[in-house]
Order: sequence, then structure tokens, then C-alpha cells
Amino acid sequence: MKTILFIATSVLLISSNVSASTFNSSQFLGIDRDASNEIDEKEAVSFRKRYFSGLDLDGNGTVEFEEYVKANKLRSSVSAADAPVPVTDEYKEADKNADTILTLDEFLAIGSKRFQLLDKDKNGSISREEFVSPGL
Ligand SMILES: [Ca+2]
Ligand SMILES: [Ca+2]
Ligand SMILES: [Ca+2]
Repeated sequence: MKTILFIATSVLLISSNVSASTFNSSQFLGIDRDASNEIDEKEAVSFRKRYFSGLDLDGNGTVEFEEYVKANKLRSSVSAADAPVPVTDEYKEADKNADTILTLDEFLAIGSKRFQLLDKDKNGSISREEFVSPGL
């Protein structure tokens, strides 16, 4: 039983490593604007700002959950245009005061929390090795 569990765990680890490295290269390059192979806090913040603008479809400076749903295409094309979509964990995590409106401050706060978590060696920047899912 122990052996089976061990094998299962190893397979799980291997497959998660594979997806992590795919994630790594595709996202990392877009954030590391000066191609230094390190993401510093400034690059992380400007990435979060670009990300936020992409979500803010009507450009009013806040991201309501409905905008978030549309920007991320969370509602399947077969459901009604106003079909309710469950609030995602990512949105809940960012929406500190739970008013289903994301402000840039709320959004950047999560970015900086993720930055701290990713920066394992605490040198103030994120290397390719440190950059793992879900990223920034
Ligand atoms: Ca908006
Ligand atoms: Ca909020
Ligand atoms: Ca680091």
C-alpha cells in the first residue's frame, strides 16, 4: 500500500513539474520586460497594472465580477448571457472587502503577496526557477 502511494505521489510530482515549466516560459517572458531573467518588483507591478487594465473592459478603473467573467471568458458559450457564474477563488482572494468590485489597490496587494511567496530566496526578484504557477 505504501509503495502504491509513493508511486502515485511521484507521478503527481512529475506531471506537475511538466506543467510548471510550460507555464514558466510562456508567462515569464511577458513580465520580464528587460529580459534580465529576473522579475523585479517594478516589473511585477507593471504586469499587474497591465493585467488589471485588460480585465477592466469598460475602463472605469474598477473590475466588477461581471467584467472579470467576460474578460476571462468564464461563462460557457452555450449558457445564457446572464447565467450566474460562481465567484472564483482568485477573485475572492483579491476582493478583500467582498463587494464584488476589484480596485487596483486590491489587485496590486495580491500581486505583492504573490511576489513575496514566489521570491523564495528573498533577494527582491523572481528568477525563472522561482516563477511557478499561479505566477503573478
Ligand atoms: Ca470596469
Ligand atoms: Ca473590492
Ligand atoms: Ca529571488
